[in-house]
Amino acid sequence: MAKAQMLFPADFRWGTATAAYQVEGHNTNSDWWLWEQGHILQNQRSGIACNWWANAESDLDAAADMGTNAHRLSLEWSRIEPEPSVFDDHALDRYRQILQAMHNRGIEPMVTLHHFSNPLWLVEKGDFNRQIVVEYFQRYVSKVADVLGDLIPKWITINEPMVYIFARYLGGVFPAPQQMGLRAGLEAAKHMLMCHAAAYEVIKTKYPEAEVGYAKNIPILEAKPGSSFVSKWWTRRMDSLFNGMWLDAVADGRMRTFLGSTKIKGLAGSYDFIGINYYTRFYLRFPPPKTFFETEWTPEAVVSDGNYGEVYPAGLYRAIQRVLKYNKPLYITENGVPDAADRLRPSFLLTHLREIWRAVSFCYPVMGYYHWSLIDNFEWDRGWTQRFGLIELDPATQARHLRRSGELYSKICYRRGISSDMAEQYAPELMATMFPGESPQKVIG
Ligand code: IFM
Repeated sequence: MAKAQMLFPADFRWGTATAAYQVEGHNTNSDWWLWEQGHILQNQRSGIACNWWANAESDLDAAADMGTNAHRLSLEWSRIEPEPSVFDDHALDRYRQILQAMHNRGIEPMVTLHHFSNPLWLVEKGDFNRQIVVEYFQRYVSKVADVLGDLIPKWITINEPMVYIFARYLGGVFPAPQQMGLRAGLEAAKHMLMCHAAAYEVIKTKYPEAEVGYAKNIPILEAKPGSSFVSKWWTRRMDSLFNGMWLDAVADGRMRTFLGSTKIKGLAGSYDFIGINYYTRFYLRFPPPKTFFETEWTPEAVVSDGNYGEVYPAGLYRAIQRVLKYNKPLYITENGVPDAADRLRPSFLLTHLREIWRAVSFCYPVMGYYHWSLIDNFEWDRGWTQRFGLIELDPATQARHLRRSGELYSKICYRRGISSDMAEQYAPELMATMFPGESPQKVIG
C-alpha cells in the first residue's frame, strides 16, 4: 500500500512510442535500407526489425496488458507511395489494420507522418533540398488523411526536424542528401517547415477535430560551468538555432536564422499542440567538436549506454517551461534511455515522471507521456547497440521479455501516477530524495 503518491489527471495519456522504420522490418524502398549498407555501427542491419509489418498486434497486446492507453507510431512513406503518385493499397490496408487493432485494445493512436526516412524516389528528386518536396508531401498526406484519417485522432507532421537536419546535413550519420552543409541544411529546414504547414492544412481541412502538432526534440544545451565567453555566446546561438528557431517559426510564421528572416505562408499558428521529445542535456563549446554536441559529461553525471547522454530529469521540467509561452497543450511524445541491462530505466521513469507531475501540479498543460520505447528497436546509425525498450527483444530469435522497468511502467499506468511503494521496490536509492517523509534514512530535526 502506497504511503505517498503523485497522481495524474484521469484523462492523462499513458503511452509508448515507436517509428515505422525502426520496428516494421524490410522497408526496402526507404533511403535507410540503402544507407544501412556500410553505415551502421558494427555493420548491423534492421532485417525484420521487430516484425511489426507481419505482427504488430502481439506487441500491442502487450502494450494493452501493461495498461497503456495511447501509442505513438509512424507511417512509412516509402511503403505507402513506393513510386511517385503510385499508392500501395495493400500497405494502406495494413496500416488500417494496425490502427484498428490499437482502437480495439483501447490504445489511442498518435500518428507521425515523417520520422527520418524517405522513399528512394524522393531522394532521387532531391527530397528536402528542393522545394518541390512540399507538393510531394502534401500529396502523400492527403492520401493518408483520405484513407486512414477516420482512425487518427492525433497527428505529428514531422519528427525531430532539427535532429534530422543536424544528423543528415551536418553530421553525415543519416542517409546522405544531394547537398550537405549548413546552408543546404537550413534550406531543408525551411522546406520541412513548409511541409509541416501544408500537412496541417490538409489534415485540418478534412478533419477539423483532429489534433495536429510536431515532435520537437528539446535537449538542454549549456556551456560547461567556467566556459569561455565565446563558448557561452556560441551555446546561445546554437540553442536558438537548434531549439528556438523551429518553435518560434511555427508560432509566428517566420523562420529566423543568422542568414535572415523568411516568412512562410500558412505556417503561423499551424499547430494544436507541441510534442516534446526529451532525452538529455548537452554541453557545448567553441570551437565545436565534429558532432557539435559534446559527449563529455561532468564527473558526477550518470551516463546511459554508448555515451548516449546524461540522465538529467530536471531538464524535462525546463523543456516544458520553455514552451509554455506558446500557450498550447503539450505532450511528451518521447522520453527514454538506452539501457540494455535495465539498471537506469526504473529510476529514469520515476524521476522524469516526477518532473511531469510537478508541471501538471502547476497546471502546465501536459496532457500525456509516450515512453520511448515500447520495445527494443533499430536505433538508426547505432543499429541494435542501443536498447530503449520496456520490452527486451532478441532480434535474431524475436524472443521478447518484459523488463523490470516495463513491469514498473505497467504499475504506473494502472495507478495513473507514481508512488513511494514503487520507488521502494524498483529504485530504493530514490526514497531519500523523492519520498523523504518515508525514507528510513531521514534524519528529523
Ligand atoms: O530512436 C530515436 C527516435 O527515432 C527519435 N528520437 C530519439 C530516439 C532515441 O534516440
